[in-house]
Amino acid sequence: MKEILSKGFEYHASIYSLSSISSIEKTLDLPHIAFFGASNAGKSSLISNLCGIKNLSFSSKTPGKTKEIILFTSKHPFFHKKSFLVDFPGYGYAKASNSTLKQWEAIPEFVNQANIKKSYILIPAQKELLVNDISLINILQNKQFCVVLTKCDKSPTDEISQKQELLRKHLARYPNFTGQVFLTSTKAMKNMQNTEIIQEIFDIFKNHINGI
Ligand SMILES: Nc1nc2c(ncn2[C@@H]2O[C@H](COP(=O)(O)OP(=O)(O)OP(=O)(O)O)[C@@H](O)[C@H]2O)c(=O)[nH]1
Ligand SMILES: [Mg+2]
Repeated sequence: MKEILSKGFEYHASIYSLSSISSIEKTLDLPHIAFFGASNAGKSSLISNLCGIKNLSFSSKTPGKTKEIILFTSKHPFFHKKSFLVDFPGYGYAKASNSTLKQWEAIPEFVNQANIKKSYILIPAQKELLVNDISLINILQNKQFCVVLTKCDKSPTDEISQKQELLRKHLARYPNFTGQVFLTSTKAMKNMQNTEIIQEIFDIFKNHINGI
């Protein structure tokens, strides 16, 4: 399973405005898995980590690195029906330029049109749930989402467990919240749940291939 997902993805397309969604119109019905979160939350790093490809999606310590909606597609023969992983620009980046705002216009429309099977909302273990996270949850409407605590290598285990519990309680009011709060790190794999996410993604895409 891991071997198929690992190194099995490549760059597909970038969406930089509302009008550019039409360039991927034909594939919008295929399954997508989305990664959302504040700027610097670790979305691009996690996607690269899950796929086992360094810099598949470029990361940076400077917030605002991902400026477009970037789609990665499966290239392993096992995935003969295409599927997509989607890296979104981070929200809350104060120095957003006019062009960044344009990409933001495209997000609700992309979410509305694409067949998003599951969304992972990334929150650094050291940070709190943001108003922007809630806005995003509202944009998702009834689409399933869960939470990923990132950078868990930087916080003590008991603090992380507390945060995990709090988030579960706080988000329980949303019927489309799966109840999952994954603990991840791209720097240390010990006791982390990165492989559980890999398994989930694999299962979602496999179900599509099997017509489930
Ligand atoms: N210690 C630690 N640092 C991490 C981890 N994941 C990401 N980082 C660092 O966090 C910074 C931001 O990571 P990105 O992956 O670029 O974050 P992003 O959410 O894609 O950011 P935007 O593209 O600005 O929205 C980089 O310096 C990463 O090296 C992690 O698990 N542990
Ligand atoms: Mg990024």
